[in-house]
Amino acid sequence: MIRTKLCDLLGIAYPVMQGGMAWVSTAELAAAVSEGGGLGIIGSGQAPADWVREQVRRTRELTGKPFGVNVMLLSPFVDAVMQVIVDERVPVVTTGAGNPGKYVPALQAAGTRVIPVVASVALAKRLVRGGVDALIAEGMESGGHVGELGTMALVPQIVDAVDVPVIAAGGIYDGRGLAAALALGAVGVQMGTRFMCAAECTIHPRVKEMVLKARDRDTVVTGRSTGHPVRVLKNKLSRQFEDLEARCAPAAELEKLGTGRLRAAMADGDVEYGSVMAGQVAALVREIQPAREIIRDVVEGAAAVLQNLSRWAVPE
Ligand code: TUI
Repeated sequence: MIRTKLCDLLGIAYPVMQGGMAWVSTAELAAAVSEGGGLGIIGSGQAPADWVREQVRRTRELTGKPFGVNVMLLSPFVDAVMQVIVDERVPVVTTGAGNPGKYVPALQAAGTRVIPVVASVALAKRLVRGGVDALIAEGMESGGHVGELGTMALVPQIVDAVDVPVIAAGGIYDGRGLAAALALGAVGVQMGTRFMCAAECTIHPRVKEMVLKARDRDTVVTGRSTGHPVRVLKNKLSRQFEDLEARCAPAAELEKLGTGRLRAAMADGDVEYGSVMAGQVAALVREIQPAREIIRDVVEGAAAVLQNLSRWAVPE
């Protein structure tokens, strides 16, 4: 088995977090991951504060174990959502797509562990000066909003730059990924795409089917010209996006094309004209499994890899 500092920091059995995914990781998935010994995370996306409160309470009905809420910092409701997290004393908050610095003191005063996602060394250093508990270093292999660096290059740079625990994310699927993350100096992993195909994940079955069928080059990053690049599975919408960007269409037109598309995919199953955000490991996901089994596979797989690797260290 594998236990790291992350297990003690969060009160969990295994160093595996489930990435917060808007319209994907609701109370059902988050609770199943936490029940399986990892850290389940409710993805709040652009949802209003009342929805987040309801999800937090529902998660507590389903599990007595620690869980988290992910706050997307571009959401118009971010202030109210942060207040719900404080009021409800949510154990862990992760953030994405921006700098959560100003919320850190209030969250920590409520006993919430604050773990921002970063994609650069500069933001990592700034947040650590602000007192965050840990950082998730997310490479551009991941789905959804992405930075510029790959996980392999980003994680050791963040590890060297800060003195808080670092969790690796982006491109992680199984025990090989967890072992690699530990080798890079991380204390655990966050995975999103594989958990989209957890049995307990409530997204539309057509989205799961699309992930299961995905091949190595089936994701693409669109929206670079808008300053908000997003990795999605290729479909009719991503091609429309690419066409508009190639023609240097105004940002407003691109924004209009993207509005409501994540919900259309994840909730309504529109896999042609919806935004099917998923990471590069989609190609590795081949079956629907309960969250508990996914976590066990990752942790047992990593233990086996780590044992095996020692054979390369031969005496001189
Ligand atoms: O946030 C994510 N993944 C997401 S958010 C999302 S919703 C969305 N929809 C449309 C446009 C944009 C977002 C879907 N997937 N992952 C964490 C993450 N954060 N990845 C990269 C970053 C990041 C990028 C720049 C974090 C901070 C940052 O710096 C901004 C600054 O202020 O320095």
